[in-house]
Amino acid sequence: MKLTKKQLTTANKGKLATHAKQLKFLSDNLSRKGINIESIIKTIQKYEVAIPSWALGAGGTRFGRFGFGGEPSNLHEKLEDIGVIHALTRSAGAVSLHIPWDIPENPAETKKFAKSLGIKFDAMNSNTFQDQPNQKYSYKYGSLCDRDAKVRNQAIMHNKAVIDYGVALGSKSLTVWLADGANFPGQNNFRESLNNTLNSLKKIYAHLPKGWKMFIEYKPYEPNFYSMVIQDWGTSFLLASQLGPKAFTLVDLGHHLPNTNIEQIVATLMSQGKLGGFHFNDSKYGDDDLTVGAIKPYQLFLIFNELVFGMQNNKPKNPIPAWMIDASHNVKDPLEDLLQSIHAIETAYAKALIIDQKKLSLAQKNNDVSLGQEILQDAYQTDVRPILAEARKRAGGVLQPLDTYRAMNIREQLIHDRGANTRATGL
Ligand SMILES: [Mn+2]
Repeated sequence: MKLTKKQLTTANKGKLATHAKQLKFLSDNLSRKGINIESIIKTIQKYEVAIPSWALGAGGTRFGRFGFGGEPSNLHEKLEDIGVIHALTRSAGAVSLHIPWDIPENPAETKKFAKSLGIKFDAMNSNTFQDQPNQKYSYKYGSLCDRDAKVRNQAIMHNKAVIDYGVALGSKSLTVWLADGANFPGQNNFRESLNNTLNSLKKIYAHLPKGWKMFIEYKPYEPNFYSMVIQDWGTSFLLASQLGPKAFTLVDLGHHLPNTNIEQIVATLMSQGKLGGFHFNDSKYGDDDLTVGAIKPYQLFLIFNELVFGMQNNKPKNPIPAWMIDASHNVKDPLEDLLQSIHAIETAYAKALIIDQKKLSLAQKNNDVSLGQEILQDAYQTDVRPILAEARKRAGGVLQPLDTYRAMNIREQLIHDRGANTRATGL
């Protein structure tokens, strides 16, 4: 399924006059505050977030999984779905592939098809958190950290193979998330596990081609409930620092204990030039993988404030992070969920862009705590939706992606084309 230009233009008809009025109202309000709406629209227009290949179907939980009709059953169909999201939003022009769930049989053809939809290949994701059929050694007790060199070597070889797939597709980065850890005290020796992980990562790092990056994800618990080898940003930062300039920390919003100050972590990592990647989702308790912005939109805004400040005050040089939505869809149509996530991310970004950083800095200098809070709240309470709509319109997308998705009966068409009982590969 591919949306045509005509379909997209038609979808905007009847909404243009209202949009123009709303945009003018916002533009006037912002210019009274000395903010140029044009530069914000342009920044949002350029923004893109990768969609992971495992997020187009139902995620499910440990207890059950409820499918959606018309789920993509192969990589080609997954790319088609991302193509739909990208056509509507013009902000999802990248896919993050998971190996081995989505091995491209013919990388050149896959690359060509993705290109026809305007989709690039973002970070590649390896998987040593589950055993695959015909795999020689099990990851039950660990992968890169395992005490058996044969297990470690198998996991290293897998990561190298993932890099090679990425090279064929035009990707430039590898994300390593490890489930390694222990469920019980006494199960592992902490120092041995960490040391083995570092040495394994060194071998993978040595396989990175020129211009590639490695992102190291962290997580405090799950699937191991006593300890995780890479439990927090500090451990990830330590590994990335020891590996070298191509290695970075990746922040996944759901991989923190409740109430962790994630925006401060972002600021710290960027100050060291080591924030490489970002996984968006939202949570109430743990790694809930809910729709971005569904639970804590203010936290997301504060995180974007640090990201914007970090990108504007970029010393030492931090690369523009690789953005990806890492959410799971249990009760919502995955495509609707992703459209909502993109909306929430861009909303937080646009709001952060209208923070008056000079005024904020002055308030801080004067210890004017109330004013500092007012400046943040003023930006947060501004309705930036016309900015997002305008950015999409200029890029060839639609003013209201979710409305349009429904009006076009896209899910119904996917069910018609693919059947009601298809199942996407993944967990
Ligand atoms: Mn993640």
